[in-house]
Amino acid sequence: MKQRLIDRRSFLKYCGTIAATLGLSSTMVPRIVKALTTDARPPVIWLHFAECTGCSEAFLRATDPGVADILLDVLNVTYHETIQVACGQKAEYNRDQAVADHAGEFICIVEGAIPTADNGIYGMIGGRTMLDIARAVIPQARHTIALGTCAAYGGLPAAQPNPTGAKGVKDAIGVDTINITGCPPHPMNLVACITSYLLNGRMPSLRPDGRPEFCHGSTVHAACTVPHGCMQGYNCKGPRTYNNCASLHYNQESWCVQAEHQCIGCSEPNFWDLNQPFYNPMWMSMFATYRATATPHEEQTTASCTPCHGGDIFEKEEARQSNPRKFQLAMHREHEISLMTNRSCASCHPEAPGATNERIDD
Ligand code: FSX
Ligand code: F3S
Repeated sequence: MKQRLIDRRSFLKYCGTIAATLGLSSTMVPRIVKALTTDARPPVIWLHFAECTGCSEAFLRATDPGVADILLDVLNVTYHETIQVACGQKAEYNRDQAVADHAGEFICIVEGAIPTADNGIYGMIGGRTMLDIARAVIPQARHTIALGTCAAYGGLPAAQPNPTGAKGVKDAIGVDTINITGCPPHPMNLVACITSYLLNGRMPSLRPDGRPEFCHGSTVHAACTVPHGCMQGYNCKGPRTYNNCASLHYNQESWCVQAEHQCIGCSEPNFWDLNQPFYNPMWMSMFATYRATATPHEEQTTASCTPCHGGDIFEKEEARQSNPRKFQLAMHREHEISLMTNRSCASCHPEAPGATNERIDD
């Protein structure tokens, strides 16, 4: 640990977080410390396919401890295209060598979906298709972890109309995977998964969709305690999204709904297609939240712009229009929840819960 510049206190705290993530008692921390410092940690070969690299970014920007500590002290990563020094043919050689040296032993972590249309020619690395590389490397692994929704289920690259035929690893090459999902996934779930493997000699128990129970066993909604009020009226997908972000938080700081953005269900299969629309227009959200008393905003005239925008510029503009109703509807469409917070409700609805200025910080 000294050589890697992690102090003992930080490392113990980190091991405590791993124990909590796995639902283990803190009495397990000494065993976790032992598991993570043993020389017998399995080598990890980390592949990148069709993706945005957000999964690695989330991992590389993890705090407490930082990435170097995680990579060098916890995971024993022998090949990772984003952070390794080697490039070009040398990188290709290193990958093949690592596979040959550790065949049957290594854990393969895969980021990104695999394009399969037209024999995979829409995803190439070093002159080879991703499909070809996946077929050559992944079956040699002891276990394969599909990290991120793209690797697990296709994710964004597989969104309709999916011209590249992108698929998750299992669907693309028929190998069973442990799916740690999210777009991006939480890095602690990966570390905890491998720690569980080191502790028990087997991977954690999985749901039928290949996701570990410890991090994908219950809904976001079940653990959500946001202080600004439930966002179901804003089309929050928390009640049908299975992830532990509400209790784990990214970088120990925050998560989507705490940041006043409704959950879009990024850890779920086909979420890009099935969970649309991600946003409700403002009037729909208001109507859903204050169903008993609210008037749909589309029934308002531009006179209702004045409390927020002051003056009468919209009314004047409306008066000049040949089709005033069309103009009103265009103005209402501007009021999408993606652009506004509850603060803007307070101007017209000071009595509405969650619409007061005091509850929304700058
Ligand atoms: Fe997908 Fe990951 Fe989303 Fe991005 O590698 S899960 S698009 S955060 O980067 O694959
Ligand atoms: Fe409500 Fe979404 Fe939380 S539905 S309880 S804001 S996860």
